[in-house]
Amino acid sequence: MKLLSSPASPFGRKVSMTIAIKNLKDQVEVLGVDATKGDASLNAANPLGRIPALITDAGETIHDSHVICEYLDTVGTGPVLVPRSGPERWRTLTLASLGDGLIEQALLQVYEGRYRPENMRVQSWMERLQSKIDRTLAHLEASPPAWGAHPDYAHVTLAAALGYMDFRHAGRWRAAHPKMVAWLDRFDAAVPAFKASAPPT
Ligand SMILES: N[C@@H](CCC(=O)N[C@@H](CS)C(=O)NCC(=O)O)C(=O)O
Repeated sequence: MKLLSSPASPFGRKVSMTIAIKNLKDQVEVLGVDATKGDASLNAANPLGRIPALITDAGETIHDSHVICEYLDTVGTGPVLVPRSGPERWRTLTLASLGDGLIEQALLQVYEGRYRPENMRVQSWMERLQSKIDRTLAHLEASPPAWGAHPDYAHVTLAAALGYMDFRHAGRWRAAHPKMVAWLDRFDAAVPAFKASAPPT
């Protein structure tokens, strides 16, 4: 399999952690792609021009990160990351959706700075994005999501989200969310692939 991704991508980091947890490192070749510049091979794989995208051994393309992680969960070994059925499946996917949402809001804030000229930026839009992040973090801090024998796909997604806010938002989330800081430390200790997939500093 081939994975089009970038070390700076939080969605790519979800997939990198999944590859490691599912013992698939020997079966996936990672091809670095700079989605910010536009890349023909990426656009061919995913017309949305977004990483990550996975090309299977059968030559089929799979995106986005959620679908890739579910696919890898079925072809790899190791712990099941997305429960296959029952209430646990929906609980896991809903928590993962919260993690993906955190990444999306934080990414949109970065894109405001990257793609919109300064005189066209709208403060109320940035505040709207931040309020979604703050509300989600407060929700998590009130009851940090526990795991059983091992972290699952939702925990992988949340860790990628918090890691992204460390990377691109100077870890400002940490001061007001000590329980989630401790949660991320526990995740880091439980999943060596978290540190191994850290974005470049
Ligand atoms: N929902 C998608 C989001 C992927 C995404 O937004 N990737 C970013 C990089 S982290 C990207 O490729 N951005 C380039 C662009 O949107 O033009 C996923 O989970 O994979």
